[in-house]
Amino acid sequence: METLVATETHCPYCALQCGMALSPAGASVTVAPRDFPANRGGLCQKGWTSAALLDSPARLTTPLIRDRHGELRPASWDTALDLIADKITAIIAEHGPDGMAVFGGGGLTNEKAYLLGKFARVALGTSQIDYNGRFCMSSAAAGSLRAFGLDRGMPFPITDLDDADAVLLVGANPAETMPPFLSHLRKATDAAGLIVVDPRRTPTAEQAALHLAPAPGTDMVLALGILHAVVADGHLAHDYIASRTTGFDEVWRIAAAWWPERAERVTGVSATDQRAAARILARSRNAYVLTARGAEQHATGVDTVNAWINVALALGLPGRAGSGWGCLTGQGNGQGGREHGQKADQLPGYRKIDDPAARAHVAGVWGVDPDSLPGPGRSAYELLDALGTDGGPHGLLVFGSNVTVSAPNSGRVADRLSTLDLLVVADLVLSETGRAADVVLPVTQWAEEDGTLTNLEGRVLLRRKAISPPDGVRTDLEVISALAARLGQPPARFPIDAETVFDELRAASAGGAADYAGVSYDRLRAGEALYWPVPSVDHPGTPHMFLDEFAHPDGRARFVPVDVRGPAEPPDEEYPLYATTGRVLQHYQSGAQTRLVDELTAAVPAVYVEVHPDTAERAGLANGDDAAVVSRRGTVRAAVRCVSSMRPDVVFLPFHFPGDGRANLVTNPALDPVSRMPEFKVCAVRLEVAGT
Ligand SMILES: Nc1nc2c(c(=O)[nH]1)N[C@H]1C(S)=C(S)[C@@H](COP(=O)(O)OP(=O)(O)OC[C@H]3O[C@@H](n4cnc5c(=O)[nH]c(N)nc54)[C@H](O)[C@@H]3O)O[C@H]1N2
Ligand SMILES: Nc1nc2c(c(=O)[nH]1)N[C@H]1C(S)=C(S)[C@@H](COP(=O)(O)OP(=O)(O)OC[C@H]3O[C@@H](n4cnc5c(=O)[nH]c(N)nc54)[C@H](O)[C@@H]3O)O[C@H]1N2
Ligand code: SF4
Ligand SMILES: [Mo]
Repeated sequence: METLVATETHCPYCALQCGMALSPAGASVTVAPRDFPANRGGLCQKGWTSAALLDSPARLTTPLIRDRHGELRPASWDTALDLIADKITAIIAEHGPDGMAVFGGGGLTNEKAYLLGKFARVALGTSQIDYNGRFCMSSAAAGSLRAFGLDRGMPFPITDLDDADAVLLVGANPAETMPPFLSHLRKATDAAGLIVVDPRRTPTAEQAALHLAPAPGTDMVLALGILHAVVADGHLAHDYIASRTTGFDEVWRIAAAWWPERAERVTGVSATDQRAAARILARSRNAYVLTARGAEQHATGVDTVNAWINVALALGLPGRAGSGWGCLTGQGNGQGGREHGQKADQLPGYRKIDDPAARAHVAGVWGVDPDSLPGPGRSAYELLDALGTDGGPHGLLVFGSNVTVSAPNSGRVADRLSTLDLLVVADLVLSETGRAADVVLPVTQWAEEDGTLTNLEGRVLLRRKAISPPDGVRTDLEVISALAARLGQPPARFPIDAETVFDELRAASAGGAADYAGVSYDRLRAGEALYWPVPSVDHPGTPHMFLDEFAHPDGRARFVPVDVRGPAEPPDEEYPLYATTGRVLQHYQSGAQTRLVDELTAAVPAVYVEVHPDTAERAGLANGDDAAVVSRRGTVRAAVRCVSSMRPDVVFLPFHFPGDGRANLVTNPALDPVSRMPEFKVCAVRLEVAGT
């Protein structure tokens, strides 16, 4: 039912999940910011314009099926769903359950992520499910698990940062990726305590007292240099290390060899600045180390995260009130999306799929035999890479990701998608991946449905329905449920009501690391601030973790010894430059949504490459020229944007654009051995004048 009063909800985009109030306005809504701790009445340009897609003509309102001539044509829901179910049945008959694969997204609500994981394991019986969070949070999650025994992006409320005197931001550009977040860093900024580690002089770095600009992929060396300075300059937190950690000696054996002058030669960051960073953090009462994708999206991402956590531990920050370590989660439900079973190796509640007790618990909730649950499947890139190959999946269902644009080595990924017997994409708009699909299913969006998300601080939020969806679209839950029914599942096993699904998720997560048993829609409706774990309905939740002990059995945090490894593909004579990739303020991810919003495309219409003017000149290019950025895997065509603060050895490409402007045509799918994170943030390229 439509309401006349404003609906209090949250933004459809990033993990900050800014509070919004939506008032109905025709077929759309009017967006107003609301006072919520994460954003305090602020919104970024994407949030302000987010309603534009609700009544956009670009919106999908009917299923599409590819016809004999290769065109996508409107079809009825029954025709589309019957076709999908028939093809799935045929693929499984020929190749077995692992012949079908599922790819999910960290933007999906907890309910969707949960039901999708259950659908894959129970209705399809496949092990082949993973999601785009593998490209996002996986290195931070694995590093955090190793160090603390548990992964909650920020193990403290975001408002704790308000009292920080010093914050070390590593590979994060929140001035563009979460603008209202900067309000939490005001005290640190005013106290000359903001330190930013980024190869580029970003709008975030502009605000910092100290900007360290290492060559991409050399963070680990920088962290070792700073750790060395912490020890050598007498900043080590001896008592904390003795009482709350293990493993320092082994880490020091490695860091002892990385005195700042030596680290300077590898990273390009002066020894003086490394020592200054150590000093600023050590002198501050309340200090934090926060990492984001710049540090994490590497084939060495997990070790790099641990290298930065080691710095935080040496200073005695994690698990101390008013100080800490955290990572900035990315997607709207980047945190919850990794807890409820759409990851290849996980079951709901952050349980491991190869743990017999976890399997028994979840199978019990699902009413199936534990032995019927598949084991772990392939990680995201490995899954995409295996599509259509012998032993790989031949059918793929995509919910909430646009892999044609956002997966690394995207030329290869597009090629693999084209070999499938069945590609189904559920989306609100016709994404680039949707354009390659056999069947496209139109789904509702944020303001048209209820659901929960878990924001970057581990707080569970209720997104509420503010308006009715247009005719012809269904919710993801309805789509999953209808497919499950056609595959012979009892209807009650795949409910379509978000609250009902959530109640089942609570039971499935009960007793797990990410325990939601005590979170209810009623408590969320009443405005309770619930941070997981919330093991029972009378439990207040856990805003602060680790204050008494860490989650390892002995209660101590681990210094994890990490040895230096450079980028998988260092620059050489043929490909002399580092290419790195990332985000701009106006566009979101693959751009499938934001490229359809006029105000945002007017501001940033097309891909560009940031280059130092001298580097451009050496390649025969000037500002505005059409450049070819060439790697061993492909070529991106982009307009040159000369930026005098760029390192001369680095070029930067935003990844939000399609076609031959896809940054991922050049990126390297080298994977981290632990997290299976691809190396989005560094590969070797050369710059040329674009051919016509
Ligand atoms: N506008 C906008 N906001 C977003 C998103 C979006 O697409 N657009 N996406 C959301 C999501 S899912 C995510 S994951 C977050 C990501 O948020 P961020 O991590 O802040 O974003 P990125 O631009 O990917 O990377 C941050 C910085 O890492 C730097 N970097 C590159 N290589 C290295 C390196 O080797 N070391 C270090 N230290 N830094 C390096 C880049 O120059 C870049 O400025 O943003 C969220 N918010
Ligand atoms: N080169 C490079 N590549 C990167 C990165 C990088 O820094 N550099 N970052 C990586 C990171 S951190 C991330 S998170 C990924 C993100 O990249 P993608 O996974 O491609 O993310 P989106 O563009 O948000 O794609 C979401 C798609 O799902 C649709 N959608 C939105 N909400 C829903 C919903 O509720 N249900 C359904 N069914 N569909 C929905 C959107 O319209 C869109 O088409 O990109 C990764 N790729
Ligand atoms: S910062 Fe993130 S959550 Fe807030 S308005 Fe912008 S995109 Fe939305
Ligand atoms: Mo992300």
